[in-house]
Amino acid sequence: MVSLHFDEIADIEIDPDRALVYELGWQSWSPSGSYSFKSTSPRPLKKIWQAMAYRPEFVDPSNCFQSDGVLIVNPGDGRPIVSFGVADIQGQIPHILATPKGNKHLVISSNLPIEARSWPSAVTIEDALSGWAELILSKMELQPLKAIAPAWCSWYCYWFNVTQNDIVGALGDITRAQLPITTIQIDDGWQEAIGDWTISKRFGDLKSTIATIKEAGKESGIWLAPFLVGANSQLAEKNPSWILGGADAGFNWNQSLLALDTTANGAMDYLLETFTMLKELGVTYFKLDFLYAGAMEGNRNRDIPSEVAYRQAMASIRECVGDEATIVGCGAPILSSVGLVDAMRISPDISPLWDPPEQDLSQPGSRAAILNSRARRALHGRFWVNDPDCLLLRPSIENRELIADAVASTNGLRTFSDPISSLDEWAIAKVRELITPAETAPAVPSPRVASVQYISQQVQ
Ligand code: 9PG
Repeated sequence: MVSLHFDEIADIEIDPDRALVYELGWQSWSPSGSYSFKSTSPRPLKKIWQAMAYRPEFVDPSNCFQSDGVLIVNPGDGRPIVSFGVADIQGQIPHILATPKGNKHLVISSNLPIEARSWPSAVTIEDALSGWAELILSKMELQPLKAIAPAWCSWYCYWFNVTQNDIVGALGDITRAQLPITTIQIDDGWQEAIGDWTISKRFGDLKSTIATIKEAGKESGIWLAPFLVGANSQLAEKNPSWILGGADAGFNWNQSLLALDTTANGAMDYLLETFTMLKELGVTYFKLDFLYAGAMEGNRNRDIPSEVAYRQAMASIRECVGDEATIVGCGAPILSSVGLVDAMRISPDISPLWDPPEQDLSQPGSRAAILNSRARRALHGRFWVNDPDCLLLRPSIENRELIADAVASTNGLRTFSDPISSLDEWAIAKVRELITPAETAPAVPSPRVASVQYISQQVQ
């Protein structure tokens, strides 16, 4: 395992009653938000959940705040908001800690170089985060963001058991009800196994499903987790040299999860064959999930930083599917994905239930999804189109009105995931109100702010 060393970057005075610390979680599902100096920020409750939402190699001290790539402090005493962030997101992403010292100080430390900037014209932390994001963008040459057409997603109604009949049925219902949906996105369940991206007999005929979607004048979307390998898959059995040594990618689907070493001979060729197969079937929208697995620490065949390996693999996938295809990142390392996805899940999963299991905010639950979507609002229209996850509107959903309001206020991707037959009048009206075609590229939500670089310390 990597040995980590945190260097002190700054010691700042704060007003303990009013100071706020902003944490940006490592990947889509990791909690993000602003917390008061006197509070504690969310921590993963279980080891298996930790592996999926946090970088397992980092210690998880509970006596401090922690963030990935950028941490922001509002001292609360009238002095400017300060960001402590990495200068370039194309390399390694630092883990940044803010540790309370006494009751009037925060000590900022990081395992990699970061720079501090003050934001005198920022009124809120979100303004400073916007400014920091602009700064990152000014150093990259990115394509303009695309408008993304609204989609219906199979996950939150058919779950793992989705079949060809379910998809064709939903397509018929959407067409008959004249709902403004452009893309039918088939989620987890069509594949043989996690890592074996061939079509399962249980699902049915993917080729004819996609052809039927096309005949109805709609686009096809598909889910896959390209960098994840189920311990029970054929891939794990037949290609052990493609497994990233020393990486524990968590547990789901009743099995341990391993990570694909995208730098191993043949591993990327296999993935690109999969993407070519899906592209040839007519898929134009890819929801790429559990992407964190591609950026985990481990013993790679090629000795490059994990984030760099991830960016290279994602760039190859983009090249394979083409610029016209839509890529939605999910479970993805946030900052390392800038420029590589069109839309990005910025929250844990929405759920029929309001509270996440055991109140762990990295786990599915609408409350957690809404909190994260708010905390990452500033990334929308800058790095990508924010995906606050699907609208769930059927009557059995807890607090469906709050979900609708939250999604409406995020300005981002509009998807929904109910069985059409379960929708009552209120829900149908909400779908018509909120699922509107995206005509133009996304608008940036908050004003631009100017920064002043007041400390610039290189550490290590
Ligand atoms: C399909 C789903 C949906 C969903 C994704 C992702 O075990 N876990 O902690 C865990 C977290 C998230 C998760 C699944 C499992 O959901 O976010 O939209 O596509 O995969 O399996």
